[in-house]
Amino acid sequence: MPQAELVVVANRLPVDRIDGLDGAEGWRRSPGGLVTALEPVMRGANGAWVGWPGQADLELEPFDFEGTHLVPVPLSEDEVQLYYEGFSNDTIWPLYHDVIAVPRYRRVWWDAYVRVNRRFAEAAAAAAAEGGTVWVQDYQLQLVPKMLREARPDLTIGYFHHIPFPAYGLYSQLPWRRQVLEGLLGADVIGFQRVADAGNFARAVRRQLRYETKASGIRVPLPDGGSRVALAKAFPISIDTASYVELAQRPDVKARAAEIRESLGNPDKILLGVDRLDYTKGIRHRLKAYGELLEDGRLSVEHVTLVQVASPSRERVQAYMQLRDEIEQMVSRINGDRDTMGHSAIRYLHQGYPREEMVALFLAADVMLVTALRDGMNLVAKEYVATRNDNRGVLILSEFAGAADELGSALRVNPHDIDALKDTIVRAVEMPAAEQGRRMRALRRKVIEHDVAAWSRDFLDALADARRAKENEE
Ligand code: GDG
Repeated sequence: MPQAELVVVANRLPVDRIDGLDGAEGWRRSPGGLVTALEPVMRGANGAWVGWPGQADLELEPFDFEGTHLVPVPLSEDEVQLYYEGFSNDTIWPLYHDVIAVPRYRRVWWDAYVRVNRRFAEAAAAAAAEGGTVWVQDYQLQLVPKMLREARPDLTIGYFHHIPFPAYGLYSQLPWRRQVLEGLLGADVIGFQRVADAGNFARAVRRQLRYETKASGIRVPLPDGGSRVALAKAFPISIDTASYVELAQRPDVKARAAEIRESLGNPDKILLGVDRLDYTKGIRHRLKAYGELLEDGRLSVEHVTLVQVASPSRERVQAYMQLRDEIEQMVSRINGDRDTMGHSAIRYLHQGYPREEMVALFLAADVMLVTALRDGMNLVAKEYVATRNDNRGVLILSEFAGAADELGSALRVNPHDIDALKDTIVRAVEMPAAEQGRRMRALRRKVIEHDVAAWSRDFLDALADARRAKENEE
């Protein structure tokens, strides 16, 4: 097996299986910023990607795909339930998103999480060249950095956390809080979305492990009595901005945007929400505010329509089934109360769409609603902005999304404050073109300057610095 200078470890491989075919021809690159950003880096560095192929009980040999060596990690049906749906998505996800839903702490889930993390660590250890670099992605794999360091002390290890890291008062609920912190501290660089997340992490380390922290550095004691410094710092993720700008310029995509407007009955204003159907995204708060505005008569279905794309997500997890029922009940109540023969209050779509269609929707939307109750970053906010080549449109952005740190020219909102959310929606609907332009230009500057390539460069540079520091010590 070839040894890779750079190994990415993520829960999922960057490919989706196409039904009915076998082997390398049976795969398609999955859409997504991380994959796009890392592709050139992976090619250049003779890179490998370690991850689950996305189907339970699928055992595959490593294979090459578009310049990257892919190393599949198998998961049994049981492990998908315990490690992925259980510990990752029903313990860590709700706990790290400020307990919006109640986290469930189950010891069998934790046992599976440890077991599966070890399998990923072993696969990464086998794939990496002597003195190479491994970059671990996200909350499903928090124990991998430590396991990997123990197996391969020669490696430089990075970890990026895509979701929030909660305040210590919440984090301390986790029965395995020490093991998770120690797991993460196996990395040389631990990246977070926001400065506040890195701060919460450092505080948990101080309180729980009593390690010393200074600026972004955390002094981690070594068994021989010495110590090393791990860096815990914000590296806000971004999108492949250029590809969104280009898609939004394509004549067929623009024509589709016009067609969407037309088929909604040419409303004066289209409001849009695009989210995975997840309780962190504040979809219910958004519907509540919008429904009240229609009820108060401050908005009318003759003039505005809300399009809500809620793409199916984690459908076997109880909390998600319940959320879907609640949202669908709200939507049908509002539509039942407010629709006319010619106009609908909400066009609700529980479906996933190709990227072209998403961009057409962004182009058709006058107001984009991002009302997350807690969100690591929220890429949808950045994607909307990237597509607005005409500098028109209004972004309403929750202050609880990581994107709020960079996108200061959006209309900021606290989604729990329904009255404020209502006022903000009305302000967005009525915003004069000149103000839209001023704000949108500033927003666009941010996502054009700081795209996902800049993000991965910054992170990999920090890892390269860590490696040099290590070599100097030796
Ligand atoms: C996690 C963190 C952080 C959605 N529906 C469709 C579709 N999407 C695309 C969006 C966007 C992506 O999925 C969702 O990214 P978000 O950032 O909005 O949210 P999460 O999925 O929760 O992502 C988040 C992110 O990781 C990265 O670090 O920002 O905070 O929670 O790109 O456009 N894409 C297509 N069809 C759909 O129906 N094609």
